[in-house]
Amino acid sequence: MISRKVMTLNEFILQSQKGFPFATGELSNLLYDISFAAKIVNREVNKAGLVDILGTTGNVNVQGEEVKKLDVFAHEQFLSSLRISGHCKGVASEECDDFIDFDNKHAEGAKYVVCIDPLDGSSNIDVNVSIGTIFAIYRRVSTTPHCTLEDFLQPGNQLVASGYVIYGSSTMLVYTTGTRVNGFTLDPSIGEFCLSHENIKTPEKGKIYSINESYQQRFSPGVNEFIRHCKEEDKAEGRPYSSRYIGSLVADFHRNLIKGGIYIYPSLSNRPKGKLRLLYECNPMAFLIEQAGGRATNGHQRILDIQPTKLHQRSPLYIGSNDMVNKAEDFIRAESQLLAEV
Ligand code: P6P
Repeated sequence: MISRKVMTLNEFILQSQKGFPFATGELSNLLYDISFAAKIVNREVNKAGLVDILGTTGNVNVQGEEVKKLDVFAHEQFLSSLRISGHCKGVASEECDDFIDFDNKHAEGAKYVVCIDPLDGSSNIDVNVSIGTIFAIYRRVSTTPHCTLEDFLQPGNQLVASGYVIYGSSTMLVYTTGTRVNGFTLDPSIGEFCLSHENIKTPEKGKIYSINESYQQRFSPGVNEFIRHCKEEDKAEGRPYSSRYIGSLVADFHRNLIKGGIYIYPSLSNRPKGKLRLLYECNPMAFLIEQAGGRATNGHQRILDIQPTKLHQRSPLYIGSNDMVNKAEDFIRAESQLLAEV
């Protein structure tokens, strides 16, 4: 009798669905469709150095960032998989100015919409540093034949599911549907995502801080006070903490999720809303970290409670271990109080 300990993503999704007798399986199928596209993107990411897919298309996306060929490839793969899935009515992608409505026969009656960053961290593509896909799934709120902007401008507290794929030393899919966070590692020999990290909980206290300190002159005093705090000698608290910043949100987030820590992309003097996009970076990561026992705020407000007003709006992001996010907020609050007294 062969005892197979490995559980594939599809088996896990089906088993999880058993716990919800009224589940229709549509969300399960949508997650499968996303994982399928991820495998195709993974194949291209892994051979990027071999095939002439590196370099740029010479185009610039809505963010004003140079679009690399793999960005375009990833966007097209996820769009293609979602378009024919039959469970997704439309997509808001980092690579498109406006949302995309699927008006094909497959999408009639589809219940969900997806916000996606097809390939985050793309500036690292050419230098073989981990990059990732980030996705967020909402139920439609519109009942019209086509999806509307309101379907996408929902606060993160309405998320049905969110997750990311990290294309790194191994390729992993990590997602939550609102109860737990589970991680699946791709086994290339069988082409399956296999359960490798069940019910991920992020440590309450962390010893890693991730922030691009080259912007120090543009940080608010509260942020610089927090960074100073992280660097101080305090054996009892295990300080100084370790500074780790890869420049790829998915990679920094994944390490901090597992080991504990905080990732900060704050408001800058020249970018008051920071750099990260609310719909397809901050919200999905915030949903995940809260389900894993951590916190995510913009320095003043819970990320998931922010009411979006634009598809590509940005938000400052403080995300990670409870203890560290609370401490960072304390320094920001102290700064606000000081400024109020001036
Ligand atoms: P900076 C990648 O472009 C990204 O959106 C995140 O993945 C990453 O954490 C951040 O920007 C890096 O930005 O300004 O530090 O280069």
